[in-house]
Amino acid sequence: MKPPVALIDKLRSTRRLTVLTGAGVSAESGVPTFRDAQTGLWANFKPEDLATPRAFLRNPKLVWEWYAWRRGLVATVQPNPAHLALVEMEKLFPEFTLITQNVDGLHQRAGSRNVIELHGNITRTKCFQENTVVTDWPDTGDVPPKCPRCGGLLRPDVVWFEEALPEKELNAATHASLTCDVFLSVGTSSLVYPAAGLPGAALNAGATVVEINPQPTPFTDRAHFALAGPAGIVLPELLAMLRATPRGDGE
Ligand code: BJW
Repeated sequence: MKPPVALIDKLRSTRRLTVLTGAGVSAESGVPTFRDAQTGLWANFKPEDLATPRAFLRNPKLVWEWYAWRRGLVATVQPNPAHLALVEMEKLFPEFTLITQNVDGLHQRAGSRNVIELHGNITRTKCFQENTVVTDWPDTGDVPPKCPRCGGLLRPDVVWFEEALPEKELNAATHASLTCDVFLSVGTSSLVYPAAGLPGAALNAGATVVEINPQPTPFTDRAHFALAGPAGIVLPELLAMLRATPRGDGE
């Protein structure tokens, strides 16, 4: 769906833009969304049943190997037009905050500079025991490998269900949501909290809230603008329309 003129008018006078992204933003790069059916080796597993501390303790090898497979996939894909449009949008607004639930690092690889990662990053590893990042470990053949300091199990540095989000990142995301003029929620199912609460928090604080998603979500009916389409099409269109008209008095 083409962005309506009323939204472009609003954005032309916007000083503070906050964007929340989810797995849908990376879908066009070839990264399966979290709620897509899995394929191949992983077809019999639901991500919800692998991304928990309990699943890891029950079968650490299985969970480590699932993340190793995903890490390998992410290393082979490229940022898509949605990531690239957000890089350009960062330059257009006096205050721009990009909050992502994605762990794939594609926003940073595209060139976005200030990215708040709410759910960690799949390329980092940490000790399950000590909860500290580990960058090197001896290759003993153990799967998962062991922490070189305490011998605990290593795990990806991502946030699993039932785990707390990183405090600094969550505070920054909440602040950016409560203080923005316009909030874009892009490519997220709006099912997983606390991230799913950010668009509503922005709306209650007076922001204009826009959702970009080919499918409806539990938030769609509350959004001021719901643009039903793939992020890789809608975001570049939004950018082109913004560039075609000079900014208003918001600068
Ligand atoms: C496109 C597209 C295209 C497709 N263009 N769009 C309040 C109420 C109810 C429950 C809770 C609550 N608060 C907390 C909970 C529990 C739980 C929760 O929310 N459960 C729900 C399932 C009900 N939350 C938690 O457990 C969180 N922790 C917590 O609250 O801790 C409290 C605590 C405090 C103090 C001490 C201890 C604990 C943690 C949540 C962590 C989520 N982690 C994951 C895994 C990360 C690692 C990994 O990647 O493996 O994060 S789960 C998964 O979901 C992943 C994602 O970031 C997250 C969100 O998914 P997302 O991005 O929305 O993707 P999808 O797949 O769901 O949707 C894709 C969308 O894209 C779809 O809508 C498509 O239509 C769309 N799309 N193509 C645009 N081209």
